[in-house]
Amino acid sequence: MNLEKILKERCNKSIRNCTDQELYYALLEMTKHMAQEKVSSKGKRKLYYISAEFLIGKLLSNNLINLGIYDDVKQLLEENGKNLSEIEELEPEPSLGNGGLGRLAACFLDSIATLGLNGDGVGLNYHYGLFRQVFQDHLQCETPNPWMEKESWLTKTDRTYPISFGGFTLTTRMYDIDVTGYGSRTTKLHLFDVESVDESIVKDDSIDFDKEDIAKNLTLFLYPDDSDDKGRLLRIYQQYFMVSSGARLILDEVEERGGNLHDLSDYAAIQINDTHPTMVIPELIRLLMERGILMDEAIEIVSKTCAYTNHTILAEALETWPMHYLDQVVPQLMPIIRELDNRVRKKYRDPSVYIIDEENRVHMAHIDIHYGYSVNGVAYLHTEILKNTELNHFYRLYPEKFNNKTNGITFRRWLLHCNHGLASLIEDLIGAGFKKDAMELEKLEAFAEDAGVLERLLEVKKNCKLELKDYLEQTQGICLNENSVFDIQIKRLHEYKRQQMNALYVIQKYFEIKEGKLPVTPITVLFGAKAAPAYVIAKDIIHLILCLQQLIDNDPEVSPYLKVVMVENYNVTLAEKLIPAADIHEQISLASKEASGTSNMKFMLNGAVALGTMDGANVEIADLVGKDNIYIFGESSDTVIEHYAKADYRSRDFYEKDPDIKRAVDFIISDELLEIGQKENLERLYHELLNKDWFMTLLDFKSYVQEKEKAFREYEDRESWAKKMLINISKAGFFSSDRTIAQYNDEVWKL
Ligand code: 26V
Repeated sequence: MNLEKILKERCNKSIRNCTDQELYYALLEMTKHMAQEKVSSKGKRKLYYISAEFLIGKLLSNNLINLGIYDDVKQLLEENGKNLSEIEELEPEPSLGNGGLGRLAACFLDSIATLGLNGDGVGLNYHYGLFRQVFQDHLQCETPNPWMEKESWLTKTDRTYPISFGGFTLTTRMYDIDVTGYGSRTTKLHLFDVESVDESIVKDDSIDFDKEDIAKNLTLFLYPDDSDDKGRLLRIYQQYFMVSSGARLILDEVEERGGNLHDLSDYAAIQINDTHPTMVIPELIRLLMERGILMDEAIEIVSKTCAYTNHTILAEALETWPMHYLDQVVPQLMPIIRELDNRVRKKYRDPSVYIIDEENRVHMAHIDIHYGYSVNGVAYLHTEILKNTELNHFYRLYPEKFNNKTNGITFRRWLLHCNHGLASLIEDLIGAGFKKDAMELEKLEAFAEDAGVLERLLEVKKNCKLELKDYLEQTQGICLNENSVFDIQIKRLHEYKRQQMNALYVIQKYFEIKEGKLPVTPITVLFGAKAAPAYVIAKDIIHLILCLQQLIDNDPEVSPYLKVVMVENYNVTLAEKLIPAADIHEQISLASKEASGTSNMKFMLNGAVALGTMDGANVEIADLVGKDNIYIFGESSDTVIEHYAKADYRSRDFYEKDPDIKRAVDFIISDELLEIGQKENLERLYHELLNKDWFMTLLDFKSYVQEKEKAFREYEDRESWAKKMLINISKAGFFSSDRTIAQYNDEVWKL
């Protein structure tokens, strides 16, 4: 494909005379064609990765890199006075995910394609995605994020099916996005959409719409507000629409490939990404029975086909749906779900493993575990906690089903695409082999004592900081000091992730600076986070951080030494700019609560050093880099689990005993902050910390401050810091999603 030719046909112009917008659409067309040419499917068993979220990010650059034409295109554009980065800015970012879970699914598709595995993604085509975050009066507001332009990465297909709900039927249509793999084939992300969707029911620039008009609203937003019944019902409509569409696709493809439905598991492996797609199990059983297979056999077939990944141990996130919801939305599934529960009850005496509990709620994860052939956690510690605590009763029944698959990230996006400077330094030092085999990064260790190399590494970091400074200045009017330490925490806003602990540190630092105790190098604390629209305390934490940001910015005594920034509308694109620029990254969840984390891996790969608890994949990172190259603090997961079991944690004790903690917490409702922020929000947060603090912020605060101070002290020895950076990069190979996917394939999918 030839860009000039496409432009000639599209607008009869040369590259030089085109607008960036015209060039973007021409590049889109060219890339789509090239990706389609590479499509191939081989192998009998095919993977279907079903997920309510695929946080794919922008695709242009990533696809150009994977197709091996990035440098050529960039050069061609430059020769004609055009800049690829500026063209990239025009691409809208779809927000088809919340955070880690959705981004993981996107990384997995990249690796599936790169490894040449026979596997596709299956999900929903949300027109407005999650939401676009806007700050107004130091509060988060939500607006829609439209991303589907008249031309986009989506390709409309002819595949449509009728999908029936209690009382009505809707038509689903499949749209495809080609997912390119690095240097090899492409695979497909199938996104289903409801034909009758109507964007005009969204009330002006808000995320409000008629939640009951399912025919019009089903694919408008990703998981709309589920704080009320209507929202929760809509979520079930979405889930069933997704899995019924997916199940029909799978059965049709098996038959199109000459297969027999009795042998379904020879043709298909279905990975259920968290419990959102769980209804695929009863739906497949139902469809097989509709096609003449008896129930016993249908259950057996489906059980050999489906595998489940658990991504959280937070009780409030483990889906249980009241029976009367399911009765209303998917009455056709209820006899099957009841029968699946009956079979469990006949076999096991323990009510904690039943599918339907005594309050008539359906436990979605229980369906997956009983009627899937594999259950996996997403990091070593997480899987151990599932086996020994959360899912122990199931582990005793089915020890052979449980396995761990530590998460990973695609190095194409999270190094080659987002950090050209670092990628080319690495290539200079150890050759290009690491692009295909991430473990080759270990060769970097040979340079750990090489002052010249360490110097170059620091220079790369400095450039990334300058690039971030430029970007935030231009896009958000934020001015950073590139000579400060960049300390970054980016992830969904949730109490267990403890952004509030980081904010309390900022308050403590503010006091110290006021008292004349100045940091040697100024500190910039950057946050990026969206809060669920109905998650009140999470929004209060955002409010606190934004108030601190203004307070400090306007205080000439403090602002030369400390800056707090909460970037607006944190998304994949921003992550790609923030991560390369980080010196320190915060992974400070309450031990046992973060299943894995994946930004920890991205930061490590980009030469940042972690400050974190022994939680999720941090444990494996610490193991690999050694204690000199990571900052670990806080109580262990065992201790935390014990506190929960005994219910003996009282945050007020810590507040009353420690004057520093008291001073920091009290400051949340100080006159200074109340003058900037809202009394209601700040007081609510203050009381929450003092009286509840479910995620034990105050328990770990002291050791957090101590370890953070140590990190800042050690940052001053630039050469030894650069060595820490280098060791982190050299050990990141294990966290390539190519490794994760190879393990899924070897041990679960066996494609
Ligand atoms: C969902 C919800 C929904 C209801 C309100 C509370 C709540 C809290 C947490 C969640 C998380 C759902 C699952 C999830 O996104 N897990 C993330 O998966 C990542 C990929 O495996 C992993 O790296 C993160 O540690 C994990 O939190």
